Amino acid sequence: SLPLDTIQKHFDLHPKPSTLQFQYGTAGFRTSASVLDSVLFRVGILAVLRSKKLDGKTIGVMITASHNPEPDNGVKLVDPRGEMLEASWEHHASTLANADTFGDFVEALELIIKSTKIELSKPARVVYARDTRPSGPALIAAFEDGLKAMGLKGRDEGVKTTPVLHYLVRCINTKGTKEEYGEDSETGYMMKLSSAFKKLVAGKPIPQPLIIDCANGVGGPTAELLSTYLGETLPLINLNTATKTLGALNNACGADFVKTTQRLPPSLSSVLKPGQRACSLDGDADRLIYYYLDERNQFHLLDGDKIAALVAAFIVELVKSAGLEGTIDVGVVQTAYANGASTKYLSERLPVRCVPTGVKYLHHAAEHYSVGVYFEANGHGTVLFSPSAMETLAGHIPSTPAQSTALNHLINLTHLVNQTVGDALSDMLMVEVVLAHKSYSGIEWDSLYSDLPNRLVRVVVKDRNIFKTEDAERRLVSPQGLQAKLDDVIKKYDGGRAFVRPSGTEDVVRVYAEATLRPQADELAFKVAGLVY
Ligand code: 16G
Ligand code: ZN
Repeated sequence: SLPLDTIQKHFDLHPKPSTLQFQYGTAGFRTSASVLDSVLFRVGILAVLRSKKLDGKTIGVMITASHNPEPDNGVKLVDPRGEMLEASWEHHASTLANADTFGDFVEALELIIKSTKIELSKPARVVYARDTRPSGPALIAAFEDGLKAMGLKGRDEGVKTTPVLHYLVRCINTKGTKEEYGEDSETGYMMKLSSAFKKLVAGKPIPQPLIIDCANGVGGPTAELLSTYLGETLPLINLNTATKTLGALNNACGADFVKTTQRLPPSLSSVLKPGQRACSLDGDADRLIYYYLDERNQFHLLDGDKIAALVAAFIVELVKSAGLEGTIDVGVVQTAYANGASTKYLSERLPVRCVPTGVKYLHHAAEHYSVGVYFEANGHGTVLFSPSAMETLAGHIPSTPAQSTALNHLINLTHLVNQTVGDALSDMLMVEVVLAHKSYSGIEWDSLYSDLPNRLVRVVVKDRNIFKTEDAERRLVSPQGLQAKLDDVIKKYDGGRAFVRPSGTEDVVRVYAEATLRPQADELAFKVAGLVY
């Protein structure tokens, strides 16, 4: 049975702010760090239960608020294969976080144990890490109290990127099996990625240095370390690496800043030369956005859609060259935020599916292909190789030297890509591989297709929960009649497309609009926002 006395002793040290309600959403729990103490304690207990439920498999816990401002923080659970927490447990997480009294809390615990048939005598294993936020250590302590309350000492990985933590979880749980994923340490991660990268670019000229805006977050030290493994195969210039400067994290830098403002981080303006490529990571290094300045110093964004286009087309070519066309099917998964021009470009080359926002939806949909490429426009994405694709690659006997080369490239790609979750640094290496193979600079990459002008607007509404969507968030079903009004407006714009959806991470509704011309895209966005308000 539950060690109720020990739990209560620790529970009382982490009182819940009485007026607050928490929700485990697309990004786990995420809000101002100052109110998260009780949540972290309870997540500690939940992680132990999740592990017991899965027969002692290792569960991951990541403490981060990603691209959000420095005073925020958050926490997410990672399931044994390195993927997001199973959706049905999100509800359990919220219930535990919202229990007001110790009595309510125990009742909620017992209900979870009963309904999911947990045997408390099973072992539990938990590995955890945090980003560089100043609130991290105190929240870790609260989380560790949750583990202690259940009699567990977890494995503390200190400060790591989100994708490294996901990688570790997968490595630990596949150790000694035929699905072994790598050595379960950051060193193992570095060796796996850098050795695959070196094989993939062998014989290619050394590229111009790549500038990385590390968002003043955990990506900084991680990119520094990666740099030592890559040596001269990829010269990196790491900027915005001030992880100790208060207030610097994600401030006027990072992938989210660049994507949402469609501007160069001011800190790069004196460094970046025309034609030189650069990229930005977000605060936990799971998003990646590239860009460059042209000869007229104009800024050009190479976002998640452009990455998907570059990478998916490359993989399709390799599959053909390896003689595996028809055996290995490659598909792409996007969300409604994907630029219409990217969807058109990709659809002309391979199957494309649209799913609701949130990594769990993208990841699941990508699993339906032998090779599933998924990217959100915001720069979060990865490539999944199905178990049968892995077998096919391992067993395929090439009939020409060209086939053999392509096959080896595909196999090395499976090692280069972090298949557990979007990983800015692994994705960056993948982009660099394709650029090297194609002899592309940012300019040629950019010219694969031209983005339609687009605009994103946040609308503060009384109750965002009345907004309900269908068709992968592209249409509203509620409030009743609103979609018909939107349709009337949208059809007046050349190349017009717009949709409205409630945010999963903030108390707002988001409006996205695109059109053939910039002023029309802006106007459409504001007209739609006016109808929503
Ligand atoms: C989270 C999601 C991201 C999504 C964003 C949408 C993960 C790891 N991240 O950051 O995929 O694009 O939320 O936020 O799931 P929104 O619902 O507020 O627009
Ligand atoms: Zn992130």
